Amino acid sequence: MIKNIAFNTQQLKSILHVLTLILCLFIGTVALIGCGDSQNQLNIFTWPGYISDEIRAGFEQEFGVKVIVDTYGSNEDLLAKLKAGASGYDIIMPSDYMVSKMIQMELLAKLDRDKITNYDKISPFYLDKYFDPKNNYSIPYTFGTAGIAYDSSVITSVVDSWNVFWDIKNKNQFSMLDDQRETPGVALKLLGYSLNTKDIDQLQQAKEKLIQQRNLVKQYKNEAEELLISGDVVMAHCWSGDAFRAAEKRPSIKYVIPKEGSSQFIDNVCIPKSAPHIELAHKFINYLLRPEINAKISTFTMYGTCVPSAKAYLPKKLLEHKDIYPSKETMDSLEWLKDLGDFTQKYSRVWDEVKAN
Ligand code: SPD
Repeated sequence: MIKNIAFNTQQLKSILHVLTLILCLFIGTVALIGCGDSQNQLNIFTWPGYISDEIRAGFEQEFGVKVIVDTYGSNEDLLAKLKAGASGYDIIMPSDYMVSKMIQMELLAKLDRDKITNYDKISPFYLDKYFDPKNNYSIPYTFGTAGIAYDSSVITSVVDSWNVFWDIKNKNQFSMLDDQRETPGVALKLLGYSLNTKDIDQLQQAKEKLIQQRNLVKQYKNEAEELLISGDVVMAHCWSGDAFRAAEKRPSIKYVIPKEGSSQFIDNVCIPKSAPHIELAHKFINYLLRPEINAKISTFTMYGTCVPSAKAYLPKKLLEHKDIYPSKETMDSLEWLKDLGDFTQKYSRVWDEVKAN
């Protein structure tokens, strides 16, 4: 009799064990559905201020997916994270020279043009550039320039040269971009050299110039918009869209491209080779190229649109913004940053030394 009860307990235990397993499986499935199947999630890694809540929510609703946006401060940060094995991103937005570097490093997926039916909406002017001659890996997102934003209610003298950032009068009143190519680029331009010099002597001169400047700089920061709006700085070396966004809140802020010349850029939408949701990423790219959506992007970022038909949806003040769409004369004074191959390390070292000073 006792033997019989022991046998039944064993049976009971097995049944309980199976039931527990079934319950765990059930809870796991419910949890997955509740949290959103990761197959239905698009992970974007981009610059701050590049994807508005409206764009994100619009895509989520229409495609029934979740969009997660994570940000980086510079092209080099983006590259470092991808190289360190960050493999969950479906969409990234490298600038021109970083696109060519990533193509060469085989980090980008080839785009399936059949899935980007809005491709022909892009102006040919922004296509087939040096960094991806057939746009096999990149789609232009925005274009802009680097320059000087300043509060004209405080700085009343003429601002037309990078020299203002070496003027003792402006000590502790301005920020510089925290960027190993853009900021040495300012010193190189002031010295009359190319942003892409591979001449070690020229780079050394630029380094010395930046070390001289070091004690005048209030902050090295890539997101100058908030600093300008709050009045923490009255001048900033910054990217054009950030200056125009600041000017929306503080209309006395002006933007100038210095007479010595500056950099221009195209930031691009790309899919990393390691992207978990390549199909969804193509849908997102195609969505961005719809004229009405592209106009929203341009209105939000205050960078230029590469989709001419989007202009029908743009407010007049953006269409006529002479600094978003600079004159040919200004454009001719701008240089593209180029990938410098192994020489890039010399720029990284210079930049580290300047900041450590
Ligand atoms: N807040 C958005 C800033 C985008 C800047 N693009 C960087 C270009 C680097 N050459």
